[in-house]
Amino acid sequence: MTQAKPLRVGMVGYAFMGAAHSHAWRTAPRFFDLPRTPELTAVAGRNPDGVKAAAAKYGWASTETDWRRLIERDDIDLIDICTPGNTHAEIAIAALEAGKHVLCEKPLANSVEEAEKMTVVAQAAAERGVLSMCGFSYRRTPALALAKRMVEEGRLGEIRHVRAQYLQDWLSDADAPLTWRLDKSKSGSGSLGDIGAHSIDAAQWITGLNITGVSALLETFVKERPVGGDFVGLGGHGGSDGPRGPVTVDDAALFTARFESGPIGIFEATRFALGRKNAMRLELNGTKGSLAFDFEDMNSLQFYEAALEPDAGFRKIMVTEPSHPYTANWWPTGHGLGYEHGFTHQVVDLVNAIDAGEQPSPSFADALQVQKVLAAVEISADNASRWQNVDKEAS
Ligand code: SOE
Repeated sequence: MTQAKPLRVGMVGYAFMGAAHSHAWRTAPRFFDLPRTPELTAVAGRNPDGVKAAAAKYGWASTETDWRRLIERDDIDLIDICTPGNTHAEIAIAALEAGKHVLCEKPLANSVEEAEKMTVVAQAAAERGVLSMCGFSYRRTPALALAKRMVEEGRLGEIRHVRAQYLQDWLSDADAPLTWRLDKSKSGSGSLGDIGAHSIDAAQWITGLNITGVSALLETFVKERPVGGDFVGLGGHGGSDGPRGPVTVDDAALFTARFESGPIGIFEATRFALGRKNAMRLELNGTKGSLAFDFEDMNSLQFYEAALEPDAGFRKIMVTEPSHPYTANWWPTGHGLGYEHGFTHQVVDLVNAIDAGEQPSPSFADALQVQKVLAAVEISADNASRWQNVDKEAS
């Protein structure tokens, strides 16, 4: 058996996303036949002990304490960026200019201006065969990939309504600590960019239609939070008496939207929906039928086909059949997948695209479009929900 050529990966950052990406790089070649075999060559992080511990835990062969060193190394083919948004542009641009492929976590950047620069550099790099992708991992959830396939097959007819919610509750405790996700200078925005960006990307990708304008509302319910405290998962509990610092991002984002060629949409992103843990939901109503997805029941898709059963309501498709996207490589029918599989599928698609010399999806240009919608939402919210066209948005 011939050994596939390696794809030597250098990852920057090793927290939640770093762990998910490490798992994906390790797992992808074990379940999918890949034309190149990912190697976990090096991981970078500023804290020497932290990065060594992460390398040992997640299986990276070496460590660096400066991401620039990763980019200088000639035994690395691809840079995987799993750091907060304020670092994405600098790392991605340096990596692409040095001839390394790039996988960059979402949202692509913290501003349209940064995302535009990254896109220009990515497009020039692609002409030299150096490829890049933004990590909107939910595109690789089998049920959402099936939803896209069904829309493309015309099963819904013309789309009229897009209803997207991304509901979490990990910030509901007013004493949850002030983390980087609550600091605009690091994260760019709050619920809007962290989770709303996923909904925007999924809605545009599945319908094949861009959002052209929005009217928005942003709210920060808890304006100050404890500095430090016990982190649990993404939130946790800080002291109620100690020093507090300002929350500089939105806790919740709501907006209505128009899509090109007709559909209208309503979006909600919040970390205060008590009881909703990771309810990334999307419902589409078309002229022939409707589809509904909820990540909390991620192995299924609800489908209503008006012509077949006008009075029967939605039926549930278990998205665990070998004929469904990505599922054939996993377990027998009915044995579902989890959150981590989206990241594994992302690696599979990226490695295949790199080997074929084709642009992976979503490209930085696709992610720039999401960034423009995020910016338009913020402008509208700053202007008492005034209608804001996405293409007129100021960078
Ligand atoms: C936190 O809200 C978060 O981890 C996001 O940052 C991820 O992108 C999403 O997949 C799950 O929630």
